[in-house]
Amino acid sequence: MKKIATILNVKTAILILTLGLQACTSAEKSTQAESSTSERRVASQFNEKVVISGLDRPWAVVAGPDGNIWITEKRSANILIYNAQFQLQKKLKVSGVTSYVEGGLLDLAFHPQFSRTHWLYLSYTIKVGSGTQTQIVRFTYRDGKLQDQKMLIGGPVSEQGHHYGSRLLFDDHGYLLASFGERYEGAKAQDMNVMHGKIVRITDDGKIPADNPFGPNSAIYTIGNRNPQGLDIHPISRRIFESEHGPSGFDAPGGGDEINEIIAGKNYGWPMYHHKSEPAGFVGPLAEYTPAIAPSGIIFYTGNALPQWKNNLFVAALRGQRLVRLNIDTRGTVRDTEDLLVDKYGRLRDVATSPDGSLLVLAEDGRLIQLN
Ligand SMILES: [Ca+2]
Repeated sequence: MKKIATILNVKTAILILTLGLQACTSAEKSTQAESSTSERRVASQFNEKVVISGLDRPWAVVAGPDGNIWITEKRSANILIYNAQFQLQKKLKVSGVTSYVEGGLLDLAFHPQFSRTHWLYLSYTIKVGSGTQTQIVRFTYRDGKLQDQKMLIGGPVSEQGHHYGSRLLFDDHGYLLASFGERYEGAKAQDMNVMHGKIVRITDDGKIPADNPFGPNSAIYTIGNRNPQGLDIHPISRRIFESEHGPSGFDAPGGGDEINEIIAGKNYGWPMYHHKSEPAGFVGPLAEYTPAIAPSGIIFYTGNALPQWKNNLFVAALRGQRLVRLNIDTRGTVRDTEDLLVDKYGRLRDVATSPDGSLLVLAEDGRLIQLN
């Protein structure tokens, strides 16, 4: 049994689960993950298998509406398309991408009506003057090619090479949310004139939705988000959740990684407030991690292969080298939680529900792991 050092702080009392540790029936393939804090005891059983290896610094894994699995590689700027049997179908090179420190080819999202529009959205870093910028760019994917490139919105320009964000999510209005990190320039996360430390919301062709919270001339949706690298929507409540890196030590005491509910027009505090603080007018995290786990991609699992996990939130953690499961109810309260794959596959970058209903976990070292 592995002692987990992570202290999970949840606003409300954690439901204490007393699932007995059942014997593994399939010793070779089954994994029993255990969390052993005094507050909770949860152990799930599942099978795990490395289904792809040798990827070059993969950043995003997305189940496409075409039934394929799409993976971005940060440094090479390649998009790799695998079928549901994990056989490589196609490799697309995205031109003009600058790979610099934490920047490069980052997230990928499909238009909600992709089969009609063929629109594919990418976030990637380009060189601008002496600095770099994350841009959100729309392509038409047709005849196996990325065509009709259209830049929709640019993130912060900075000479710093860290904290680009950058996750993409379509909301229920058909608008695109994109997260931008603070680029190590924390004060700008509160500046409404720049994109540092913001989540923005635009239409599918880059315009500003009329009901955006800061008026019809601002793409900004939330502010004070330090380095948000995960975004997803709860399958039932339709509330939007986000993961965000807390302070690194030089800018405030370390730790304080956050899982937040994202609400239009709200201020998530950085750099004035962090860790669990939630003064009037600011939103504090619903889960907070000290020491840091460095949360990256998040997904609400919607498959059928692991019915006990349906609609749970999964968080891929980099520094924490684990997959965190959070059972968040429709009111946005964490009911129970579990650490999975602890120290088994190194830094975990992203997570997705596979077209076949299994759970896919992307490791930064180039492996894709299937859980079912
Ligand atoms: Ca915060």
